[in-house]
Amino acid sequence: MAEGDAVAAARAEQVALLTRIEERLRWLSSWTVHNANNIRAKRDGLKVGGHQASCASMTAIMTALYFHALRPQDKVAVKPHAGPVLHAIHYLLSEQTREKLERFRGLGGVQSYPSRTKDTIPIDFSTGSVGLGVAVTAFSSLVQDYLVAHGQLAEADTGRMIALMGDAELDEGNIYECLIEGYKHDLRNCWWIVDYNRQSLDATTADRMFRRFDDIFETCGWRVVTLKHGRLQREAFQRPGGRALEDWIANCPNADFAVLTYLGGAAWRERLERDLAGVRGVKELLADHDDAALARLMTNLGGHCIETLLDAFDAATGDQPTLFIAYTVKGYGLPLAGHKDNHSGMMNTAQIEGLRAELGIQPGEEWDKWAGLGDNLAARLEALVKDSPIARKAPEHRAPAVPVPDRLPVPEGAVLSTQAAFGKVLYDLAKSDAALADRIVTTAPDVTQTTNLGAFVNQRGLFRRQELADVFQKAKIPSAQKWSAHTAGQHIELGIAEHNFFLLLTSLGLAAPHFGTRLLPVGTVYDPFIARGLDALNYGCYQDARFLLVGTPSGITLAGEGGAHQSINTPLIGMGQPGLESFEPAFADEVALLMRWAFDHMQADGGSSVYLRLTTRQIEQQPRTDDSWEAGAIAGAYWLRPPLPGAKAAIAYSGAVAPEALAAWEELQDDLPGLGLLAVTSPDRLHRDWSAARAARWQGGARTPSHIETLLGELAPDAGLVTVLDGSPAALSWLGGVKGHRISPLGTDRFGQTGDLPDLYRTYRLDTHAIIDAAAELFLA
Ligand SMILES: Cc1ncc(C[n+]2csc(CCOP(=O)(O)OP(=O)(O)O)c2C)c(N)n1
Ligand SMILES: [Mg+2]
Repeated sequence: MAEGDAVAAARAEQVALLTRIEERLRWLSSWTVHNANNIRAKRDGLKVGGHQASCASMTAIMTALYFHALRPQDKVAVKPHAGPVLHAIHYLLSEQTREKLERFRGLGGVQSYPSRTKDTIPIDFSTGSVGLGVAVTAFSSLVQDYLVAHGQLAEADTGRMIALMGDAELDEGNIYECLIEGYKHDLRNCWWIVDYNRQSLDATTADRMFRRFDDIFETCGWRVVTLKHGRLQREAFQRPGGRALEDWIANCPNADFAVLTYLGGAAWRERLERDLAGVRGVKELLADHDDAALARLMTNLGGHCIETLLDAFDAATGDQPTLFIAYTVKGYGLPLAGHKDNHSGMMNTAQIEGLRAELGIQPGEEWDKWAGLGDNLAARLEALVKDSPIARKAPEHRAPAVPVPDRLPVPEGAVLSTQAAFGKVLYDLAKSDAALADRIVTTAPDVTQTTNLGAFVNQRGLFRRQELADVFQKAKIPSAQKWSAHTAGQHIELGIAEHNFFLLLTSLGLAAPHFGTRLLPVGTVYDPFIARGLDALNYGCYQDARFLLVGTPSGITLAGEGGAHQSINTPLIGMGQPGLESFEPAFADEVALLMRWAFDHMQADGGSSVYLRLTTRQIEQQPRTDDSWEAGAIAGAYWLRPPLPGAKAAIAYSGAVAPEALAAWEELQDDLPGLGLLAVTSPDRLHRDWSAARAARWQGGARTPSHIETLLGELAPDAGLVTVLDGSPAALSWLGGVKGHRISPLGTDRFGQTGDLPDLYRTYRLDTHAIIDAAAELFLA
C-alpha cells in the first residue's frame, strides 16, 4: 500500500472509531439528563433540568477535540450546558463514576455546569454565566505568556486555552471587551470553538449576523475558520445540481433550516423539489437519497462531521488566536433537532427508548460504556480512549507557597489615608528583595495612578511581551509615572473595562493550579465600579481564584466626585460575596497588617480572595502601645477604646469616619461613663464567624462564642449601640441582633452628591453631631 493510502486508511479508521465515540457521548449525556429527570426518585416536585439538545449540538466537536486535538497542557472552558458531555468523556476515561452521573444535579453528584470546586473530574475553568468562561481563556493565555516571560514556564510547556462556546454567547458584551484587550496584548494560543447552531434559549438567531463575526474577529487579529459543511455535503456539491443545493443552503434563513431539520427527510424533499424545480441534476440528487439519507445529508454540517473537525484542528497550527465557527444543529441526532423550544426540551420516554434502540443498547445496559458494540470494537474504542492525549493530562499543580514576611512595615506619617498606605506598602515591597514582591502582579482598569499603584509600577515596570520605551521619559518631560514596559514588568495595564479586570484577576489567581506557579494578583478599581464587573468577580470567586481586590476611593468621602462616583452598597457586596473576605480599615497600620494577612490567606488551603475598601481621606493615626489589637483587627473588630465592664453604651464604626466616631466618643465620655469605641475592620468576617458559631452549636459542635459575641458580651445586656460607616448602614445594623442590644445605625442609603466633607457628612448624618444625636436618643431618652 502506498504511504498516502496508508495515511488515508488510518484516518478512515480513526473517523469510524470517533464516530462511535460521538454516539456514546450523545447517548450518555442524554441518558444522564433523562435519568435525573425521569427515573431517579423525586422529593420536591421541582424540575431537575438539563440540556439534551445543547449537548448533542457539540458531541462531535468535543469528540474531535478531546480524543484527537487536545494536548495534555491545553486547558478548556466548556459551554456550561454541555457539562454532561464533559462528564461523559471522563466516564469513558474511567475518571467519572456511574454513581456521580446518576446523581446529576443532586447533592454531591455531577454539577449542572462544570465546576472546578464542586466536581470531582478535572475541570480547567468553571462555567455557567455565559460569556465569562469564554473570555477567561484569553486572560489565561496572557497569564501563561506572563509566566513564560518571567522564566516560570517553559515555552515548550505552553498550551492552548480553549473555549467551547454557544453561538448566543457571542451576544455577551464581555466577549468584545476581551477581544480588544487581547489585541492590545498580542494574544496568542487561544482557540474559541463556536457551536454555531444558530439557536439561543428563546429563538433562532438573526440571519443578518452571517459573516459579521468573521469581520469582527479578523479585525482583532484572529484567524477565523468556518466549518460550514461536512464531507457528505461537500461531495454532494460536486454533483450536477450540487452548486444549486449549496447556494440554497447558503441562502436558507436560520429559522427555515431549523424547521426543516425538525420535520425531517420528507419535508426537506418537498421543499427542495419546490425551490430547485427544473435545476439540472437536482432531481437525480434527491432520487439518490431516501428520506433518512436526505435528512442526514442536509444536516451534515461542519460541526457534526468528525473528519472535517479533525482536518480543521490539525490545520490550525501556529499560535495565532483562532475562532472556529462550526455550523451545527441544536439537538443533532435527537428527535428534538431543530425545534425552537428544544433548549430545555427533553426527550420523552418513548423517544429516549428509540435512541437507545437505534444505538443497539439493550434495556439495562444504559450505563455500560460500550453497550451493543461487540467485544472487538469495544476493545478498540477502549484503547483509543486510553491512548488519547487527554488521558495523559497531569493532575493540577499544588504550587509551593510564596513566603510572606512576618510583618509588612507600617507606612510612616502622622496623617495618612488608607489608599496612600496601601500604595506605600506595595512600594516598599517593590523596593525589597522579598520573594513575595517578585510574585505580586498588579493590574487596574485605567486607574493605576488614581488608586496609588503608580509607585509600584515605576519600580517594577509594565508587563509587555515587546519592549515599549517610555517616550515621555526619553524626551525628558517631567512626570511622576515612569511607564517603561518590558517582559520582566509586573503590572498589567488594562483599558477601562471592569469585566476584563476581574477576569484577569481570575486567571492570575488560578496560576498556581493551572501552571504551577503562584502569583499574588493585586487589582485596584474605583470602589463604585466594582459593580460594573460584579458577575466576573463572582465568577472568579466561584472557581476559587485568589486575588487581592482593592476598591478605592470609596463612599461619599470621595466628596468632590459626586454621586456617580461615590459607592454606597459595596460593604454589602463585600459581606454577601462568598469566596471573598472583605475589610474596611481606617488606619495605616491596619492596612499593613491586613495586606500581610491577605497575602497569606490568598495562598492558604481553605483561604479565599480578599477585598479592601479604602479611601483617600487623610486621617490622624492612632498611637499604639502594643500589638494586642491586631488579632481582633484580623477577626473583624477590636475595642479602640475598651468599654468598662457592664458599660451601657458603645459606638461602632468602620473606615473613613473613624475621626467622627472618636470625636463623639470623647464628647460623650462624661455623660456615658465606660462608653466603648469598637473599630470594625470587617463586618463581613464578623458576620460569617457569628453565623458559623451558631451553626456549629446547632450541629452539636463546640459552644465557642463568636468573636463579636465575645466583644459585645462586655457590655451590659440592656446597652445601646450606635453604628456608623460611609456606606449602607445595614452592614453594621445587624450588630444589634447579636446580644439583643438596642441599636441606632448611621450610614448612607441614598445617592451621594458633590460637596466638601463637612457638608456631606452633615447632610448624610455621618458627622460627630449625628453620632451624638443617635447616642442621645438611645441612651439618654
Ligand atoms: C449570563 C447568562 N445569562 C443567561 C443565561 C441562561 N442561558 C443559559 S444558556 C442560554 C442560551 C445559550 O444559547 P447558546 O449559547 O447558543 O447555546 P446552545 O444551547 O444553543 O448551544 C441562556 C440564555 C446564562 N447561563 N448566563
Ligand atoms: Mg446556540
